[in-house]
Amino acid sequence: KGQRPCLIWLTGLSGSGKSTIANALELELLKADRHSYLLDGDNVRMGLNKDLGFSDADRVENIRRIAEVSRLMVDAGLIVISAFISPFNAERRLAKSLFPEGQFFEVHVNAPLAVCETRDPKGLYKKVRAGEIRQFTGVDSPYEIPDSPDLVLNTAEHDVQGCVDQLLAFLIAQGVL
Ligand code: GGZ
Repeated sequence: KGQRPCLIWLTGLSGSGKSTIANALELELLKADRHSYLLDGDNVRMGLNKDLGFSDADRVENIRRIAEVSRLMVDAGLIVISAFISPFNAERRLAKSLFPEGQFFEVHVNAPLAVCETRDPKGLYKKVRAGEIRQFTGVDSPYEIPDSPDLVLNTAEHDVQGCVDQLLAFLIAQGVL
């Protein structure tokens, strides 16, 4: 009996906690002997998508490629975690449409913009407010609230472990773990 491959799609603002939760989840999957892979800005925007910036059109293409690559990896038998802002409902829907029911899970990593801005782990919001970065999601580029997420993690109300526990409980209920 093998593992059940699937795609766990994390969407949310910069600073909402996507990477932190994705990394913690990856560790839990490893402990559970699951073969998984984490796709994020660090390994995708530096390589496959290094030709893309942050215009609406480039974000659309960014997410399209990530969805297709994720599908290939799920086809190969992996549990894939994708952690990108993915600001538009249409592209998240497109990603979902590549998978049969029960193989794609949209997780909204949710925190108010003010909280994300206070965390500012990379100092990007500070640069945005100083006018050094434009088209920044949540400030002068849109983030569409997911209209039908499979799970919402409120990272302003729960700590990392609390959010990861909710995600693990969800995956157990879905039969992935
Ligand atoms: C949003 C930006 C921008 C702009 C650079 N807008 O918090 P981070 O730093 O580590 O994650 C953000 C990352 C967003 O890339 P994604 O591929 O996830 O975006 S999208 O799904 O919208 O295509 C942020 C950094 O890149 N970053 N400029 N203008 N985030």
